[in-house]
Amino acid sequence: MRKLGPLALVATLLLVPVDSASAKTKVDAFAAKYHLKGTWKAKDADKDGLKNLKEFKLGTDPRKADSDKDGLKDGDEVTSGNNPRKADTDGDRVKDGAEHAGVVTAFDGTSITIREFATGKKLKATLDTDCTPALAEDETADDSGFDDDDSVDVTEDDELGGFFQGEEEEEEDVDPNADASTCTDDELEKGVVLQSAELEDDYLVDYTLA
Ligand SMILES: [Ca+2]
Ligand SMILES: [Ca+2]
Ligand SMILES: [Ca+2]
Repeated sequence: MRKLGPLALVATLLLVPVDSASAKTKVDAFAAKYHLKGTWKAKDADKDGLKNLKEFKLGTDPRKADSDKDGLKDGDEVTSGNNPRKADTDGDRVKDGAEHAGVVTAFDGTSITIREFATGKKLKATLDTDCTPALAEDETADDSGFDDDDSVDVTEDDELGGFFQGEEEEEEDVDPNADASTCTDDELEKGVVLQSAELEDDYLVDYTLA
């Protein structure tokens, strides 16, 4: 470690109280700017989920619940990992409030709980990992009366017979689980789908953001 000369050592020691004074001045200036008095540090003046001192540290407005006007309260921005001072944190041209309606508070691999920012209510859902692919289209084509070489040789009776034969086989091929599945192709690729979801209690969902 490089030795400090006498003057450098004195200067270093002097920096400590100077920095502390500077920080105190900034806090006082912050309090004065936003008219915060008394035990203001532990209070949440704008009810956005962040205490005033936290807003000072983050550089957000303690008098505005949504400092960057992106539709998300400052506290919800922190909870969801977004920047409360930037309207479009991930830079995808969609404001944070438009793509973060809530946050996952629990997920055990089967059930998932999401807290909605707008209402504070919790949405619980289970994942369906038993998606059943839809039946392949017209698997009975070979029984439709056409020969394997694609030549057409169909009498009226054959056509009717083939039609009914195909219809019967199609009924036999119906998977009893197919109708119960709500899986889409995209969901099938992922292998899971939200099977059911319900709110903790009855209320009307209102996504209007303040
Ligand atoms: Ca606040
Ligand atoms: Ca705020
Ligand atoms: Ca933001």
